[in-house]
Amino acid sequence: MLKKITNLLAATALTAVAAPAIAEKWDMPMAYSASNFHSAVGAEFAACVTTGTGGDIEIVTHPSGSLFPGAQIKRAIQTGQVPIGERLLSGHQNENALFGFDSIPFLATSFDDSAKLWKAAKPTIEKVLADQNLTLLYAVPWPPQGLYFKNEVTSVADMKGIKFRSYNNATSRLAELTGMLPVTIEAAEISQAFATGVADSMVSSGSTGYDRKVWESLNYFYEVDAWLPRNYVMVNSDVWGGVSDGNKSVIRACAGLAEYAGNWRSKEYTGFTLQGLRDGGMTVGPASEQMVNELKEIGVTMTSEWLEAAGDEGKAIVDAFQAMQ
Ligand code: PCA
Repeated sequence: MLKKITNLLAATALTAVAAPAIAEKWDMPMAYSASNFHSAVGAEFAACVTTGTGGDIEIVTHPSGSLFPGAQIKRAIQTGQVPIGERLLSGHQNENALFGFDSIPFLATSFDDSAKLWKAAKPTIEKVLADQNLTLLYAVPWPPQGLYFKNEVTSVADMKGIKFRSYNNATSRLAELTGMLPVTIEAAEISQAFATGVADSMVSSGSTGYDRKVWESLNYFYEVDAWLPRNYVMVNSDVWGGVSDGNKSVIRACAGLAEYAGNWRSKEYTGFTLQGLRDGGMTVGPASEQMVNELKEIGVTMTSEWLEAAGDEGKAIVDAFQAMQ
């Protein structure tokens, strides 16, 4: 009898090893247009995971905010409505000021500095996310942020009263400090907002202006290089906990590749999209010296406001970044 049971157990164990793992499908909401480089990198990451896990985990991306609009993606992952997704975390600065570390005007204005700032901030951001049931997989910067307007602007005084599209607290605050009127609008909605006059300006990368063909409504892009905000790909920590060690390694490796590729694509997309804005008929060039100086003063105010809001952990990020200079 005992022998029979042992045989049975051995047979069951063998079946368990031989049986294929149950394949899982992970829907991955993304907020930006399918043609955008973040979305392209996300699709490559998804393919890498699907292939690398031998189909155990199939990731399917949903760009353009088609599954969840940007503002809802983080909550959807946290609560397990979707296992994974991508989000501009600075959009949640109102929830925790630390999420705004990448949107401090004139702190890190180049790709190199943005990489250093990310290195300084990553452990803290990972901890904040972990407390929210989120596991960070990779982060990719947007190209440097510049200012879009309908009419020519050469100083902060010229901005007074202009309706301004914002995408996080920092951009709304920038509008307030320059006398503009902020209205928060998702990137997926901006073409319509500009066409209907809901907004006549924004701060963003050449990339978003290009993706949304803003030359149909706006005429000027000033290269201010104010900061480089990031998109973050996160997975629900309960879901992550259920992934086998082998598949975790595959996913981490794919995430590393995606981060590397994303950085390069972001750099390449910078020049390409600025040329695209020109080809669309926009005037693209550096801001006037006066405007830059005035914006830098505003940057000083916003830096001290952020440091106050983000407390010791925020200060530690900025100190660690400055120590790398
Ligand atoms: N594009 C995004 C965020 C930063 C950027 O360059 C947007 O405008 O929504």
